[in-house]
Amino acid sequence: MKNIRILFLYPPEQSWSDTMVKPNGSLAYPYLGGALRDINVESYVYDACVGNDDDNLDNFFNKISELPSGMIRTGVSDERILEMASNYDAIGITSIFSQQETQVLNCAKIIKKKFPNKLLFSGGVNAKSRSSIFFAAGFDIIFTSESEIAIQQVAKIIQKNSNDFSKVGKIYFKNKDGKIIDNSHFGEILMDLDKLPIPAWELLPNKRYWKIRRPHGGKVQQGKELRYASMMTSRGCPFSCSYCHISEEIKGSKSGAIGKFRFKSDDRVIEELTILKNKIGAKQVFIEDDSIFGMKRRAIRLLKRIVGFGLDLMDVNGINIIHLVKKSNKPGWMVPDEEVIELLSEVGFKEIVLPFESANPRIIKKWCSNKLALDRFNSEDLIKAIKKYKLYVGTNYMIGFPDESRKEIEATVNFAKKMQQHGSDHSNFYLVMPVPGTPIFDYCIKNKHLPLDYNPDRFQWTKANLLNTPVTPYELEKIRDKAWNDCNSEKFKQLRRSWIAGSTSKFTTK
Ligand code: B12
Ligand code: SF4
Repeated sequence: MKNIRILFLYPPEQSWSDTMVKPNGSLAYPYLGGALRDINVESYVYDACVGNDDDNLDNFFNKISELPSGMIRTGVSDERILEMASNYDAIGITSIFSQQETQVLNCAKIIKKKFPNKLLFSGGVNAKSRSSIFFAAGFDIIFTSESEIAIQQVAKIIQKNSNDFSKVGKIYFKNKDGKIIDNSHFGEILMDLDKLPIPAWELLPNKRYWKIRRPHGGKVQQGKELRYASMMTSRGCPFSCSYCHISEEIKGSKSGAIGKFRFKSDDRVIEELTILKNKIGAKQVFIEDDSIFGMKRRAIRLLKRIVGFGLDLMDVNGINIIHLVKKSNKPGWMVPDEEVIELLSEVGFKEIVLPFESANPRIIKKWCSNKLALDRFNSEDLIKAIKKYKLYVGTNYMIGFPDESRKEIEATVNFAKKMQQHGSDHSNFYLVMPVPGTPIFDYCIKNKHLPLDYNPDRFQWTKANLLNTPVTPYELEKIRDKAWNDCNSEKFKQLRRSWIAGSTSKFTTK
């Protein structure tokens, strides 16, 4: 059996000059590295956006280098990427972000050209949805789902010096004749999340991430030590929003039933938090669950166990408004759930982000899983209840759905202004950005809101890309920019501007 070494590469980041750049650092590699560790296969994570101890961050992180698309590239040179790749038998490149696709493809092309015999593989929702483009760029295997099991199977085949992947499920692969074989119809998905490997967080360049101080979200307090890490206590979600990558992942799909809500046991979560605290040295933990309150009673029980654990928990991702309210005596009417809000503050939350999405019940119903429209609760009361526990409140809105009228967009912007008056500390406005792998993307292609040759470099929530919309793309961008300017304080705007690509404010967040 051959001794093999696998490199997991996060490509350089690309971003528009008015947006902030954050290193990827997502959980795929800790999980995959953990899976390989469990079968004694060595792996290494190299984040080309921030480099490793052999790279001087000052030489590239804040140095603007413009790409042909007009975007800014942040990361080490191509030569450095090739130098890293030279030491490994196989190289994996994650592609969960469609807007980073060009960088992934570029890495694949340069690596394959220089090292045609090294195995190149990718995974993540974007890779799965755009597999033909990925194969054309030089990839040999595309993983189509959660891959902790499949990566072990592939590693064992490489150890045998073979390239016959015909028995590995949940992948597409190029066979020896160059034909693409689709094995997505078989292969195991873990329903019991306690069977997942313990993530190998130590593979990430944590110290670099902490120095750069650009976590998933939240108010980064000046002077306060930031030692953050991410974890997931569950996977999947009970909802199925049109813009979400898991909403159509059911039994029989290319990925299998990964949309189904699954969770780790309380003991397993405590075990992972203990590792993060004692071994990784984390002080803040971002819970990246798609829906931590997917089973509300379980989440409350779990969070109660974590109170006093010595870590600040944060979540910018998986809390829906419906989880922060509860039924009242008035049929159909919801009121703030103070037990949950108080618990979140006790467990270390400093901030809650309210994803209002839209002020229009029609939009919530058609595009956002009909989660909770504004006619069923008082949003002012909710903000007040959160503020009572001295929590910072962010609010998120989406505008520019394919059929959204000007009046509806205005209603959302006016609602955001009202929420600001009621105490919302910041408001973010996202232009609808249909990405491959989501139902709204398929809808937009079918209904000619997106051209067949759409450009993923344009995928950006500040950019309007849809065609044939009631409000023109140009106007939409203007409305978004103005809403953001009108609904945020100067202090917040300054903070966000200090994070943009090429910002001269080195590694600080003023
Ligand atoms: C955390 C997170 C972020 C963080 C990541 C940093 C961090 N600190 O973790 C940050 C803040 C950077 C971020 C930003 C954005 N995000 Co985000 N994010 C996530 C989130 C919630 C979790 C990612 C994660 O850790 N997943 C857990 C791992 C285990 O799952 P996984 O990545 O799918 O990996 C598994 C498989 O896919 C596969 N796999 C994945 N990669 C690879 C690679 C190889 C080699 C192999 C073999 C297998 C493999 O195996 C893995 C293990 O099972 C996901 C949603 C989600 N549930 O994944 C959204 C998600 C990735 N984000 C999304 C979006 C849209 C964004 C933003 C555009 C949001 C915004 N408006 O700004 C930006 C884009 C950033 C950019 N650089 O371009 C979308 C992407 C959709 C798309 N097609 O592009 C997702 C899918 C959410 C959604 N439901 O729509 N995000
Ligand atoms: S609530 Fe969030 S995770 Fe769940 S389907 Fe909607 S977007 Fe996806």
